[in-house]
Amino acid sequence: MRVTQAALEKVIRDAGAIGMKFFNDRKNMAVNKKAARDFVTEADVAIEAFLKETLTREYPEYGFWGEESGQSADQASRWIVDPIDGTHSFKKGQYGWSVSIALEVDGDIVLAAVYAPVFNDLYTAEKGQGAFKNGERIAVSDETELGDAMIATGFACLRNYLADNNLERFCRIAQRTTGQRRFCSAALDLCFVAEGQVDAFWEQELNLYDVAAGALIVQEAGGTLTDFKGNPGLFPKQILATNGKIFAQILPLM
Ligand code: 2AM
Ligand code: CA
Ligand code: CA
Ligand code: CA
Repeated sequence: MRVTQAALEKVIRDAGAIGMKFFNDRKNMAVNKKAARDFVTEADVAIEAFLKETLTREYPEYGFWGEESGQSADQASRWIVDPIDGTHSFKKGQYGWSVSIALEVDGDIVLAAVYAPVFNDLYTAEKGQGAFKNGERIAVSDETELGDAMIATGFACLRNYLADNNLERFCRIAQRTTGQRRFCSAALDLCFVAEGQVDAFWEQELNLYDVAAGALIVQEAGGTLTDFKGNPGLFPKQILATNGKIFAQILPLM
């Protein structure tokens, strides 16, 4: 792999800068719908076009898969990109949105970056090399008591009218924890687990581009990554990330 951390950092910061230009002038930004209750803005499309053009020009050996433009020809290795994770937050002028880029090589996520432009926070990880926030090494929290824990979740599944819509699970876990948050960018939620801002995060019905980068960042920060049954691995349709110490306490409540 000839991609350097520095090169990836430049690309994601440039992508974030494009996002900020739209964010600061969002009254004039075109907003469309892909489906009912599913927004896409001019900024989503512009950031993804920039990333696709730049990454495929610099690294023709990798394919590209982004939320807005879909998958390119079937290279075994590819970039997995979410140009804006948290589009609804972005559109409303809230701060918690991010750009997410992962590099998958032969089925393995090996490089990850998640950038939250409004906070100017950059999370990165390389497989086997640890996780970093703004260049400093990060680790999951030391919380060992579910009762004292801070959890985060999301409700993307509500838009898909599922019977298992996470509301009962949220109530169950909320009753057993001290703090509950709903931030709205799954990529960033995973980074918050990685740096210990929250002790666990789960969500359903996500896609690989939402979580590919954040998942590596959690793992490299020492967290657990499973489905709701506790099977280890990356399951976008049912993702549970924890600090490891409260894993056994939260799992029976999933
Ligand atoms: P997005 O902002 O890139 O669309 C928030 O709960 C998370 O769910 C975000 O990662 C968001 O990504 C994603 N999301 C938004 N709409 C969704 C839908 N209809 N189905 C699945 N995930 C969705
Ligand atoms: Ca979207
Ligand atoms: Ca997303
Ligand atoms: Ca998106």
